[in-house]
Amino acid sequence: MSRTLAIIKPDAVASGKAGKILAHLEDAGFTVRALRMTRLTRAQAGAFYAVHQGRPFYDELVEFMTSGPVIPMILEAEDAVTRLREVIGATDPAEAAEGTVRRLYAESKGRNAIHASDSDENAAVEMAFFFSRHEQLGLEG
Ligand code: FUP
Repeated sequence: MSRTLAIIKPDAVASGKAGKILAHLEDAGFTVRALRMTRLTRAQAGAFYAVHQGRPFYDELVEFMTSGPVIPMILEAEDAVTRLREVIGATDPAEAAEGTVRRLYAESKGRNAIHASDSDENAAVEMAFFFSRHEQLGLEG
């Protein structure tokens, strides 16, 4: 078993799709090991997406991610990172496979309903971004 970080983004929370997305993830075989609702500051959103700093969509991305509450969660499954990337689909919902979270619930490439870590290394960093060591340790057993 391994873990990854997902974030239900402001568009999906605002449109009342958070519950459906959570059910979709559980139905796909993920166990929710930690979850909260929070609202990111500009500094937090900027830091989370620091890898995209300088890209043309960066300011819009930070603006969007701070526009309303988000729901970060730690999900567990076999090959969690790879499996979750499959389940959420391509960045642009128009290119996402049928039945994926983004195909079903995302509005656009920018407002695309859900984030998922793209490697085990980034999953560790991103889980620590939202959940304390205490919260992560509390998940054992
Ligand atoms: P993903 O890993 O699928 O979330 O996509 P990326 O890490 O490439 O991009 C992170 C976020 O930046 C996307 F979820 C949405 C935003 N983005 C755009 O708005 N336009 C782009 O061309 C690429 C990414």
